[in-house]
Amino acid sequence: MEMRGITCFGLLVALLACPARADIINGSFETGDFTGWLKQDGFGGAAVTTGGTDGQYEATLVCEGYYSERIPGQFVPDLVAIWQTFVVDMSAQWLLFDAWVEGSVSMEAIIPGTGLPAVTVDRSTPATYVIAVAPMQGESIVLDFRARDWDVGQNVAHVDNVRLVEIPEAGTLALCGMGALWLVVVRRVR
Ligand SMILES: [Ca+2]
Repeated sequence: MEMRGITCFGLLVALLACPARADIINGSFETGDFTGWLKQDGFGGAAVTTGGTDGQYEATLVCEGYYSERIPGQFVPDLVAIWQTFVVDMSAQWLLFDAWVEGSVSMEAIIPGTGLPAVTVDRSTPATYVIAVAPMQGESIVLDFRARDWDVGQNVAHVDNVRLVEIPEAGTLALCGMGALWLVVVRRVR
């Protein structure tokens, strides 16, 4: 078990530090808008705002569900989504994104039609999530982020730095690892 943990950590460290592929349009939202993405606004809405884990901008999915006046105690959740269709590059092995949530909300990353389980984001601190996309190389897929709340208040899901990566060569692993440690420290200080 110990060895497996170390191996997984090493892989994640390498993935975090190595350069992203360019197949996802505006994956870091650095155009300052949703160029490359489509969105579904609910009562709240999706917006590109300053902040995030990479560059100056991030996507925020703001959910503003409410309690029904007709049925006491009945919460009407909000659903806000953004998605992008793209072709997985032939050498791409993993899809990574950074995300976190504020308030009574969770977000799912879904790739419909592939049988892959949804990845749930429910942590309040930025974390990097990994989806294996190697079986879909050369295929056109949809990456869909869907946020949904379960109580009133400031309910916001954050997404940034959506990218495809491939496994780096063994020789670069050590260097990548050092870069990733620096990254983790910087995030904790913030
Ligand atoms: Ca960004």
